[in-house]
Amino acid sequence: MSTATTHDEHHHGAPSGLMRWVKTTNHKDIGTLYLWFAFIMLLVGGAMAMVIRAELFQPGMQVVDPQFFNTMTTMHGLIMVFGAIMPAMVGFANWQIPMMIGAPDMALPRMNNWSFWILPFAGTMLVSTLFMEGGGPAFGWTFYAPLSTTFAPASTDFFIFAVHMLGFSSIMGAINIIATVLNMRAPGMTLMKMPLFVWTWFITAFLLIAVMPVLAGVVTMMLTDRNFGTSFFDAAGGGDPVLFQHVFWFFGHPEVYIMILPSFGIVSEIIPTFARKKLFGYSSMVYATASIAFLSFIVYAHHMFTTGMPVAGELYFMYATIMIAVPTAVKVFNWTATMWRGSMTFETPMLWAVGFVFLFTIGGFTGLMMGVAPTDMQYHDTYFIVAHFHYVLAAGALFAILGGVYYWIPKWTGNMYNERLGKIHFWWSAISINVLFFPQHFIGLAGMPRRIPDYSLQFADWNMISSLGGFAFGLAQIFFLFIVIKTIKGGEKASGQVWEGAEGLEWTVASPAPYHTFATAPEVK
Ligand code: CU1
Repeated sequence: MSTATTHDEHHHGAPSGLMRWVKTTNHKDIGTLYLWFAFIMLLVGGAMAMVIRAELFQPGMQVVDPQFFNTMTTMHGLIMVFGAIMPAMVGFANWQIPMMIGAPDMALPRMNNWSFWILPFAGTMLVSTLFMEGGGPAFGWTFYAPLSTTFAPASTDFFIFAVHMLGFSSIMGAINIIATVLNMRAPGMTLMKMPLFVWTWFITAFLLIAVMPVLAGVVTMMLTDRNFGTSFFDAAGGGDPVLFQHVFWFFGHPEVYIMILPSFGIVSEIIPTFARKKLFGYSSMVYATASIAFLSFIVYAHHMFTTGMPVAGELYFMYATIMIAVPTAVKVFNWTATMWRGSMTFETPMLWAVGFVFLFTIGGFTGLMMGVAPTDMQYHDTYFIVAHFHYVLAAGALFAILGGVYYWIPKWTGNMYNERLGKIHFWWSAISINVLFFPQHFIGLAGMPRRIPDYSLQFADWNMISSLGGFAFGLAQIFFLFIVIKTIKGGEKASGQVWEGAEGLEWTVASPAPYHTFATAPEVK
């Protein structure tokens, strides 16, 4: 039976067409599904960003009404975080982790299929709230009570259900990654020899398992407050709306690192390849990742400096937050040291990786500014915050994702992307994203509040420039879609050793250097 299996399947068993994708348990197929889902969500969330920038193009109300504007900011945030960035990272994990550690597949392939297929349903339910009576969620992606409890439309219950499903999917994905890393490594692949991308995802998986239940908890408390007479967040019944913020941010801050740690991993694979040097400070990278993950649990109330915390609390959360700069600086130092005196070339993946280091660091510095409690009082709920987290998540996580796609797409498709078009995509994006987000620092510091569809005249010029940058950045990602389709359809065949000049470096399992060749599994010594 076992020897005849492939033959049999060929004749009557093997699912084909759509069913191949519905039933697949293959990590590469599932990785592909995750990546396409993430890309579709990037376009949906991006379209909403275009609506936001169109409304803010000039002062006054012109494109959408305030309620719908709030729905757009809410859905844009939720879709980008849960629909685009996180699923893209899981897509990378599925494609790369088994190959990087010499495993034939993920440890739990059927659960892997289930983890993915929950997503389109959760995403559809989330987006469908837009068309429900009373409108979609309009309380911001952080869905603070009482806006999301007492004053929210009926569609909020569907939003809650969608969040539960998204969390379910994430937890199963995380369990799968931990099980794979702990049980499926090839002989000789000890933990401290794993490529850094695997390490960052391994640590991220523990973050997911720790905080997704907290997210589930907070939306369940919302659900019972809304429908079953509890008053967790309702002062009239003895509850406290600030409790919502505590529970939410206990999830929300680690969530930021769930999106950024795998980005660190991708960049740590790309930079050594194009600097033609081993990653500088491999073990310090592992420890820095672990300490960032640990610290991410104990800093969360830096989002709540204006809620009237005791001074001791403000000081504690301020110092703890600032401490994160230490392991983060270790990483930036190591990437820089890896490039130092390397024979660098700047193919498209390297451009995105260097762009990531540069722009993410800007976001890191503004994060430090916000971590300082007395100054945060000035920035809180302004466009400065919006500028900060878009440097971290768009110029940061999204740049790492795009770099990762260019880095690995030759391996995924067997075809080389067009280098000239890739470089155009990078420079187009890198310039427009700074036109889009850098001025938001200025208008934020000048006092423009976030999540408001109208503004005073003095913010008009920079808003118009920001919107122009936004439209250009959006268009650049349509161009990316064209590049990807072109690569899948054909183009120059990728060689076994894609990245020129990498020969002779002898990356093997014994070396923690990037796994970048076309071998299906690393050679084991
Ligand atoms: Cu935070």
